[in-house]
Amino acid sequence: MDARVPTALDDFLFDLNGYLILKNAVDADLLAELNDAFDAFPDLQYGEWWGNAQRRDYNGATGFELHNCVEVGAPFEKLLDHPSWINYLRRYCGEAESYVQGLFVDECIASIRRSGGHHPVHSGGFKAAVRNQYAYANGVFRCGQCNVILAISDVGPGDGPTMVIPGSHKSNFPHPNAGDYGKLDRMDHLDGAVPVLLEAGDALLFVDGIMHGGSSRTNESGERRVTIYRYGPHWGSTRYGFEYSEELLNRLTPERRKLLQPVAPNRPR
Ligand SMILES: O=C(O)CCC(=O)C(=O)O
Repeated sequence: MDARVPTALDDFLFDLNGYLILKNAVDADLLAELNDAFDAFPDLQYGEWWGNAQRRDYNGATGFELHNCVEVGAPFEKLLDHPSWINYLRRYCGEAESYVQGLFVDECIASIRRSGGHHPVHSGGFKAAVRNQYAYANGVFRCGQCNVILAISDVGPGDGPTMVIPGSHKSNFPHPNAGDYGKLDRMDHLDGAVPVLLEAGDALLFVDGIMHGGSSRTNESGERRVTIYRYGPHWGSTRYGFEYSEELLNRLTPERRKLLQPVAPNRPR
């Protein structure tokens, strides 16, 4: 597969809205491998480790979230530098044309959400942390964290699609009805929020500084399966102290290894 390169229209829409939908990002073979891998997850309790991956749901409503999922199998490794999106991340949050050019994957999660689950609304341009800010200046993007949510199952109405408030990565005001400032933590009926419907294999790429969250899964049966990979500048660090294992780093291609360990540790012999 030829690596996709952001077009002028992609840049325009990413700047305007704060997100892009990459249709058919992953082919049927890799999707099948990922689904098989999800089927094989053990029944982990919150906090339980599986090798160097840990179930660490973001909160009580988000469902099963396996952090460091790149540790648990080859299909997850293939997502790191996937040709459908890697050039977008290099351009938008890879400190392009600077002395610290390069990316770091600071979190990667396999997420399963069942009926009733949701991810509360968060983020937005107002008082945004530098870590997840949107920025473009002097002809280059200087975003902090950008995320790729890949649909492993179809995510249609009622399946708990991710919701975004287009343009909110640049907002100068808090949303009066949302999150810390307002009453609603579910995104379902939040003014300005739109659901991002995806077919299995499609990916949502967004700057973390946009207001976003996961709408309520209202369908009674089945589950929403997605992966969430967070990219940022190569000097970044993980939020929860996860580390990538030597076993993993040693089996990766140099390109993939660099995404998990952009700068090798410098220690005395
Ligand atoms: O689960 C979702 O749809 C949204 C996830 C999310 O908000 C996040 O990972 O920051």
